Amino acid sequence: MTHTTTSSAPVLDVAKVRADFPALAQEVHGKPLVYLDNAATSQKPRAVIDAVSDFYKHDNANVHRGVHTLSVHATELYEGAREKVRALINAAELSEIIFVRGTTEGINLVASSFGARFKPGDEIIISALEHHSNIVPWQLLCERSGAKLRVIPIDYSGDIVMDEYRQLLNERTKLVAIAHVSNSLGTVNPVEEVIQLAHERGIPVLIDGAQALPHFKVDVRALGADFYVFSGHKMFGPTGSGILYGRRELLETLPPYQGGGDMIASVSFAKTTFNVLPHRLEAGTPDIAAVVGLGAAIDYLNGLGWDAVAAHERELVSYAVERIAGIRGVTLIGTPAHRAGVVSFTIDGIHPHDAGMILDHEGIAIRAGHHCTQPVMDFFGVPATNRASFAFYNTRDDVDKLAAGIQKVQDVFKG
Ligand code: C6P
Repeated sequence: MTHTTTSSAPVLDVAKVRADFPALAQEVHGKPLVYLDNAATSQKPRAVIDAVSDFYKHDNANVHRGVHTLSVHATELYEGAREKVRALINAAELSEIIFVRGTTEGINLVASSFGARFKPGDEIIISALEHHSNIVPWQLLCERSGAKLRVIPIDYSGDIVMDEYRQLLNERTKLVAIAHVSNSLGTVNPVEEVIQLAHERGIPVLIDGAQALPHFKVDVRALGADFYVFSGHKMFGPTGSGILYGRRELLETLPPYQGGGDMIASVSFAKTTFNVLPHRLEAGTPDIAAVVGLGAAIDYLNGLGWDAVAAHERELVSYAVERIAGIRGVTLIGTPAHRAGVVSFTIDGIHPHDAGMILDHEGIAIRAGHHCTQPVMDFFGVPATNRASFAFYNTRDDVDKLAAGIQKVQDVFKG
């Protein structure tokens, strides 16, 4: 669904693309919906909705458990989606793709299983930009193990301070866990360099890719990531689908996360032996329909063309930054060197919750709050921000409506 202009980059036919998303066609409070809360969750194309619905209509059965036809179909669809994920992120093997509910569960899995070896005095490095999902599981692990959490600071642009990171790395560091893209500021972290510096000391790195995959393609082997975690629902797939990628040599060393069906080879009261990867880390009936829907989302994104998606969003987000920053009384929170998908801002004298409600009455959906990144809010000295977050189906017109909406918010408060 792309066409090529005289310039080399493929161009997205956004009007055509928008027609694939039924939810975008609705009105909210009598106004056409302007959906700018994509970092919270993205809308779903018809291809995904149909894949989930067709699964329940025709193929619904449990996976890996039956010889009957429906179970074989369900297993093929589920495992087919695993191959789509593997190819998407260029993992070496299917056994490296673990289906989880989302980024949160993926990080908790690593904290629980990989973290089982952590001892008092060990250190885990995260950054001051992290979502609570990449803070709290490590804090819980530190409480259990006696390990210590070390935090890479950020500067007022919203970039991590690399010199401080270099200082934090030492022989006690057992893991670095960092976001690829910040969900509250949009900062794209220099993860290649972060990984390289850790690897020079033999330290594994987990990347929280929740806000990366919706915007650009990721190659886990080119990055050198040891663990890479992301959520299907933020990349146009269903809720309940998430991925933990891990290098096989590392995953092989992980004790089981949860016990139950499908993760075992044999069970007796004397001894249980475990299944091979990836099944050893996937206990119980998974969210099969969600995974099938994620497979459809990947096909859809591949069909659009990742270069076209990234080029459209780059242009759109820089337009949004320019437009929003140009409004008197509005302050951007974070001006990172590289940004993807997100623009956070405050409006003088107006709490983001009030702004969010007024914007909602204009049909404009943004997120107002701390975005599950309270330490980021503390750093900037604000209780909350207004966050507009973009997907490839957003347009300059959406940005213009947001800018007009912000002016309306200011007018309401002027009285
Ligand atoms: N951020 C947001 O509005 P889950 O909920 O497991 O799919 O993803 C958690 C998560 C982890 N890391 C990052 C960087 C994230 O942005 C999120 C989810 C949403 O910003 C909901 S709080």
